[in-house]
Amino acid sequence: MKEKIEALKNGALKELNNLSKEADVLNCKAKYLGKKSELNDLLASLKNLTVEEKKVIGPLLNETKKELENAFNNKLTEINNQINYNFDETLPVCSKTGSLHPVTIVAKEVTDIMKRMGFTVVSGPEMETEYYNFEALNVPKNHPARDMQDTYYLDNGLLLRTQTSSNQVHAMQKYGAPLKVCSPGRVFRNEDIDANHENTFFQIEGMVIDENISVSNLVYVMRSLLREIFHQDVKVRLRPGYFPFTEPSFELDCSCLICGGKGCPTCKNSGWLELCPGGMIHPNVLKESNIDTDKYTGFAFGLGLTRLAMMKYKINDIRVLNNGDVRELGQFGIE
Ligand code: FA5
Repeated sequence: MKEKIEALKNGALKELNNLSKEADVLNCKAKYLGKKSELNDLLASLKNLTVEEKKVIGPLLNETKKELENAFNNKLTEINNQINYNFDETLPVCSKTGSLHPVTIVAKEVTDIMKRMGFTVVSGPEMETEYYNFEALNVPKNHPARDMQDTYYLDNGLLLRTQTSSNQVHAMQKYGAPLKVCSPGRVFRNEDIDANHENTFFQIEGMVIDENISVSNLVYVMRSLLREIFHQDVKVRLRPGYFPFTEPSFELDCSCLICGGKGCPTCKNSGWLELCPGGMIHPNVLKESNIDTDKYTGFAFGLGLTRLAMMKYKINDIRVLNNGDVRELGQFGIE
């Protein structure tokens, strides 16, 4: 048995030595280490050996397997390195220009529309304090609403913001009232990923604080915004929602443009996609920034830009937007 294993190993190494193409090495690897290889048969037949034989042959087979795996992997690395470095310097430079990411295009479009509507663009940090992401938004520690957005907490005591609403109190404290701002940005949630949920996605926050601001102002702005974005009247529905920082709160759903509202995997067969919740800013949030709640009221909303890009470009799976595959993403941008 020992001799057989030795011969098998030497045969494999000799054959490998003569190979220079990746595909050949992979075939050879499958021949000597694959499921149907002689080595695998020998490993499977260990159970038929005596205890004494097993003590010797078992380790020998494992060592041989490891040795061969290393040899094959080293060879593959060697070949790959050659592929990387042996490029033809005389080839013309690739003439295809880059393109903007669909979410970047949509974010710019929405921001431009909001600027035309009189909103000022503000920004805030992606690494945020608990205070701005939660506490200032009327979500104290241990409040059950913290579970609505699974949070990535960092070792430095900060967190990755879960929502662009974290910029609300930053803006109120900096500029006071009256106020009309929007804030696009990336947010992070420790979520299970599926066709319409990512753990890293983009939102844009809109916020207006002034005298006599009411729900009708909120609905008007959200509807006008969507009409301009889609260049058509898109079917939307408004239903009651819950956010600790708005009262009353609403959920604005958009009829799924992938299936025309019939139901598909993207909208989980509901025909609708949650797109833009909002509501009247809770007095506690205004008070946190010393805004006079007898004089001022306000509304805020958080539009999901990544989902908006899906709807606008009929992308049926959100994961396409984060996979970095330029062949897919390039088709939406400006070439
Ligand atoms: C919020 O994030 C609130 N901050 C929105 C808000 C702002 C309410 C101001 C009231 C006032 P929500 O968790 O529902 O709410 O997210 C808002 C939008 O972001 C969703 O409608 C959806 O379009 C998008 N979104 C949420 N989670 C994901 C996800 N995992 N992947 C992709 N998009 C998401």
